Amino acid sequence: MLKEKPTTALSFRTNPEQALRAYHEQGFHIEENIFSDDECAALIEAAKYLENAKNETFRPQMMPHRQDAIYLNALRHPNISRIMNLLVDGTAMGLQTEFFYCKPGTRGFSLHQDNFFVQAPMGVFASAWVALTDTYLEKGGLIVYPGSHKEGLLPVRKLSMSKDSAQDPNANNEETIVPEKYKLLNASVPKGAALFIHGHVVHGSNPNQTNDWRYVLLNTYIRKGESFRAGNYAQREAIEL
Ligand SMILES: O=C(O)CCC(=O)C(=O)O
Repeated sequence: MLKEKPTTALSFRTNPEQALRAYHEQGFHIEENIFSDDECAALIEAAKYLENAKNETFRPQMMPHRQDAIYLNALRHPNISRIMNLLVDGTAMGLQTEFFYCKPGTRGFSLHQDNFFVQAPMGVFASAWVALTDTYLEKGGLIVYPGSHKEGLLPVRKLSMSKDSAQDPNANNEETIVPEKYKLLNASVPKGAALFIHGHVVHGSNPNQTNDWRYVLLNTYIRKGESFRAGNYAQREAIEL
């Protein structure tokens, strides 16, 4: 198992061509300083007033941009959209936002490919998983299988776990079967950094074993004009950035 800090210090700010090449090779990229400390704090504060905080389930809030414009602005944040236009090789449109509270003890998200849910064509769909607090293995850290996006959509096996009421209702229904040649990597993503995820790269998350909340904002994007599945739960709609 590879441990912690995965990638090189490649950045789209200083070395966009190399960063894009590495993204196409690995299927993910970590870019630091996407959101400032103040922006992270404001997004966390606003989450206290979202439906799933008010009802005290602290289940990930699907589409918070429909409740508070701060999340619409975060979806449109130029630090993300500039990179997304490169990743989807065209004009990126916003598709989804989801705010993860991940209170202490919350179960991880089983291994999956985001495009399992979204069903977009290959290479036109990607996500930005933005850490609003430091994240690492014990604190609900993201798990990635570098290079696995090259397989296209992989088979899944059904899981029969009880539901964790503080986790996304679709988080543990099934898991992707990963070919043995791919190796698990635990990514440490510092506060304010985004882990950009290719729609076909296999990933998941660890449980939050700390006493702190692991706040994350997930935004997803698709190249303008491409097809996608709206989904019964997410009810995705493409939004101009
Ligand atoms: O934040 C997490 O725990 C995992 C989220 C994730 O991988 C996803 O929603 O695609």
